[in-house]
Amino acid sequence: MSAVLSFAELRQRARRLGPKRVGVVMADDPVALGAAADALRLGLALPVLIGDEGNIRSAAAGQDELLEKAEIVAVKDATEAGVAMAKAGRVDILLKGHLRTDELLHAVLDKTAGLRTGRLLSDVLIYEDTLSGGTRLVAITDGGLNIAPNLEQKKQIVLNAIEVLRCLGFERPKIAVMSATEAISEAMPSTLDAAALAEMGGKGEFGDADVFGPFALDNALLKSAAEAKGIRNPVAGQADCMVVPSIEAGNLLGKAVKYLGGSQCAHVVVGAKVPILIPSRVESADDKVNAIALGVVYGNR
Ligand code: COD
Repeated sequence: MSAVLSFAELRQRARRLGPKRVGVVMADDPVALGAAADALRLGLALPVLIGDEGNIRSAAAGQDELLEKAEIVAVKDATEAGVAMAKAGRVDILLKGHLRTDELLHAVLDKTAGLRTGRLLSDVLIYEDTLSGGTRLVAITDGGLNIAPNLEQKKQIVLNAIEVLRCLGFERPKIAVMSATEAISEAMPSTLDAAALAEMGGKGEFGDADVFGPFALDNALLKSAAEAKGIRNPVAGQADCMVVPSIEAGNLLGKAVKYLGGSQCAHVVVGAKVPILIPSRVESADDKVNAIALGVVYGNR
C-alpha cells in the first residue's frame, strides 16, 4: 500500500473502506451535523445521531438526506450512551457534538464504563506539506490532549503516531522529536527527552520506524536546512511526523499550518477503543470531513 499523500487521496481511501458508523455525541449541534451530512453524502459515514431527538431534528432542519438516512438514538445522557455504544461495537467512531471536549474525554477515560485500552490517548493531526516541492501529509502530535507529557508518555505518543502513519501507508515512518535546536542541552529539557527517544529508536523500541531528535522545525522539514547544519540521519529534512514537547507547542504549530500556512487539516484522538474526533467549532467543513476520513482509515487497522 503506497502512502496517502493528500486529503483527496485520504478521502478516496476512506470511501473504499467505508461507510463506517459515526456516533455523534449530543448531536443537536449544527457544526457536527453538517460534517455528518457531508460524510454521509461522500459515502464515508453512516451517522448515528445520539441525544435529544427533538433538538436533533430542529438542529438538522433542512438536512433532508441526513434525517432520512441517519439513525437517531433518543437518550437523556448522550455522552454515556455514545461511549456505551462504542464499547459495544455499535458505532465505529465517536464525533463530538454539542458538549465540551473534556466532558467527552472524561467519559471516554471512565475506568469502568469508558473506552480505555491501557494505552495513552493522544491527538494526531495531519496537514498537507508542500516544502519538499510536492504535496505530502505530515503529522503533528500531541497538540490536543497531553498537556506536559513526561518521557514515558512521549514514548506512547510516538507509538500512537507511528500506528496512525502505518494506517496511512507509511511503511517506515520518519519521526522527528522536536525542540528549538538540534543541540542537546541540560538547559532545554525537551532536547534531553528527544535524545532519549532517539536512543530508544536506535535500540529498535519503536519497530519499523526512524525516530531522531532533537530537531528544530527547519531541520525537520527542509533538506537544505538539515544539510546546512550538517545533520545527517534518515529523518532530517524529510520528517513524516513532528512530536512536539508540549500541548502549547503542538497547538500553536497545528494552528500555524492551518491559519498561517493555509493547509487543510484533520485530527483524531487515538489510543481508545475507537477513534475519537474532537473538531473545534472554527474548523472548516472540509477539515471536519477530513477528520472523519482519517477516523475511517485509522479505525480500519
Ligand atoms: N490517556 C490515557 N489516560 C489518561 C490520559 C490520557 N491522555 N489523561 C488522563 N488519563 C487518565 C489518568 O491516568 C487518570 O486515571 C484519569 O484519566 C484522570 O486523569 P487526570 O486527572 O490527570 O486527567 P483529567 O481527568 O483532569 O483530564 C484528562 C483530559 C484529557 C481531559 C485533560 O488532560 C485535558 O483536559 N487535556 C487538554 C484538553 C484540552 O484542553 N485541549 C485543548 C486543546 S484542543
